[in-house]
Amino acid sequence: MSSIAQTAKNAFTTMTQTEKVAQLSNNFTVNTEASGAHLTTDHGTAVADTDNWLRVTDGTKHGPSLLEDQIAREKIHRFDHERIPERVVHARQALGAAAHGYFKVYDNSASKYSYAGVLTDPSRTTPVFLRFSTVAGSAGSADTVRDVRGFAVKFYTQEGNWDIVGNDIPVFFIQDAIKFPDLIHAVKPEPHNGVPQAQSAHNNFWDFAFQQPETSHMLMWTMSDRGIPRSYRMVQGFGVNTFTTVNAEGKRFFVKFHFVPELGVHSLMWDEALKICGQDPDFHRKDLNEAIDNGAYPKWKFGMQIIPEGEEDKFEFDILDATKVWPEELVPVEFFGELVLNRTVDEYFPETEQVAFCTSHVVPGIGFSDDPLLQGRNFSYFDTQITRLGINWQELPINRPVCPVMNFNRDGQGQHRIHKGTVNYWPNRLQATPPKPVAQGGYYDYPQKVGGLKQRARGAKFNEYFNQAQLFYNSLAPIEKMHLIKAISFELDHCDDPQVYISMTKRLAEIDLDLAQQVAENVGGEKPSQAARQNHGKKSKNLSQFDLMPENPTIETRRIAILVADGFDFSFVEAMRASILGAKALPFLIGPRRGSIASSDSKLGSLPADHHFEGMRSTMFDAVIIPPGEKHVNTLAKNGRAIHWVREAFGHCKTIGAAGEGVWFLRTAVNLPGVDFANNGSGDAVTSSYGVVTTEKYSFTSSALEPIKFATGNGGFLSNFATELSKHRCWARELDGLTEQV
Ligand code: HDE
Repeated sequence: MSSIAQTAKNAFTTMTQTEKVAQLSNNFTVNTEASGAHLTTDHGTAVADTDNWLRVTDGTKHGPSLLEDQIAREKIHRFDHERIPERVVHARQALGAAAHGYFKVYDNSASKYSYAGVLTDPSRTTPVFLRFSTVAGSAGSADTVRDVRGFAVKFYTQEGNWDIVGNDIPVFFIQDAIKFPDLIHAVKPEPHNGVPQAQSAHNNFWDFAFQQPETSHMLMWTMSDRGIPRSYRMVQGFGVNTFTTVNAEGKRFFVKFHFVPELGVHSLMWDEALKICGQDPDFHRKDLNEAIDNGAYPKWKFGMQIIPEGEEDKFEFDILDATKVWPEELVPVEFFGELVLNRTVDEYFPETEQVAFCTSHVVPGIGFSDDPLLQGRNFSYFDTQITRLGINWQELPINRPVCPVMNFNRDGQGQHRIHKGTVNYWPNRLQATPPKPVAQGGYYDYPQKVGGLKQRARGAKFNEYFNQAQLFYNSLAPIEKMHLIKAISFELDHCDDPQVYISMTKRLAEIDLDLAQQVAENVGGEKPSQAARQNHGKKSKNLSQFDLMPENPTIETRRIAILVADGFDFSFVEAMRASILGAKALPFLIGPRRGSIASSDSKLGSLPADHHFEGMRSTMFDAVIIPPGEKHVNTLAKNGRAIHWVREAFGHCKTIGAAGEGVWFLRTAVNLPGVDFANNGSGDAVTSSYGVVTTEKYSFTSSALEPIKFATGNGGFLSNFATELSKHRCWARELDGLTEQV
């Protein structure tokens, strides 16, 4: 990290040091590196030797080891029980992918809908902990698999912990919690052979998806690019279920929670995601760490969709059905605040692994709805934490609220607290620990009127499964539709039971005929000649990722590779690096070897390459630049790996830039198809073609740092390059079939 970034980070972290972070560091943090610390047993006795088991030996020959060695026994016992059961779903997490941060509302405008302090008091900075996860894979699976991402937020509010246990996709596969074990069994490795790991591409998942048609809408989402995010920092977060809020006048509202990332919503390409699974299975974890460590704190806008009680029946869908979105044309998102992550965890296990979320954790002013998925979840999460962490899981440091906890729940395995006093029940003669009346802040249960027959049935509107699957598909841009078709084709190709892929291609005809036909042709299904249901043709906003581009173009946190071999142009590379850092992106030098690479000018010297071509592949970067330098490009041109590097980046639609002899390398050695390059004699004019930005001559501005202006045409080389990169990828390459040629 640069020293500027470090200073900024320290200042910012101190400013936003939250109560929760202070609580963790004061009461629970043990610094194993503190001076004067020495090794002890768990009961505190100093240990003199932790290398040799107590045994019978004359110093030359070994006799038996003694069970008497209490120090060795304790060490082994502790080790034997280090692992806890992994989460039955969402086992794979990042930071890994969890981080501390804070939540703040802009003003008190949400008080129209809720009296919760966390949503209405702008003077508060509420500490949060956010855990990202994948759903299907085990704890050791890769980050970039096709899957839903968990987005679980714990708000340590002054009135208790509030958990939004959300996902990066706004709908769910099933409507009723009773189907969850079936869904998860179907997606997890098949029972007879234990494969595949972290994949939905197998018979059982797609068989279940067909048998349970309510999965249709969410399938469209997971098969779209949403299933393979570029970064956890670039996903939306959704509470998914319908919750309720109550305002100070006692009026109730149905709400859905939304988090929209400042950086836009971006994805990997499937070929790239597959490769990263092997090249760097911890890609997303590292990405989150890297950004936070560099002071680029991920930020989300927080909003709610709100339907006042009394208006819930006016929609063609049931607002309690978690397989449906509330289209934003009908119910706009109102934004109230922001969530920022600014601190990575100190230790993975006690924080990321032991954090435990519960949908049933709400605070006064927030409540539940009768959403049948939510009702089941409210039971399941508490229950699963007991298996995973023991009954006293809420006392673990990461789970403990920042406000006082006082009650008569007692004992149980792993009790941490010693309660003083003679009574452990209520009511008691001492009036100790009485309940708090609602008027003074006690939890308010909204007096909801209920009636109906007790039966195993769902509401009538729950029986419609395809309208919103069509709505989502119709709303995608052509390139997104293309990716979705390829993704379903990949998945069904991995199903070897014809019954599975044939029935599923028929099912797709309920959504869109063209979609069904293309997939059927790819996977050997029966190509339907007519739609099983007419596509209504409607679209909605903010379903396509293109609707969610950042308000202002940015290249912040993007990883930019600069390929160098001996003889590169020193001044050019230094100017690029300074400007890239100035735009808060991250430059990396990639060379034929790690270490010193000589520039073309012996007076200016050499620069250290951060990685070598084999060690760090193009998949790890968002863009690549080829600097000028005759000897350097001649060396690159003879290196198959360097050529593959750039062709692969081109195939993944990444921004590519080159200047001087670097342009020759792209045109002749890499031989990029379909691209126009800067011509000989065009001077410092910049050519931008299919996301490839080239200039014959790079003109240095007065200072080495060229400010990036995000302008095409006359903005200069770097500004054109940055503008292309801010669009994330150049999809025209794929639409025009160029990516198939490399
Ligand atoms: Fe979960 N889910 N879930 N889920 N879920 C779990 O709880 C469950 C559902 C979600 O980072 C488990 O602590 C049921 C929807 C996230 O620790 C378990 C149903 C959504 C996480 C559980 C659902 C989610 C979990 C496993 C159907 C999106 C990771 C470990 C009614 C809104 C939380 C654990 C973390 C984890 C049950 C459906 C999100 C077993 C019964 C819908 C982000 O309790």
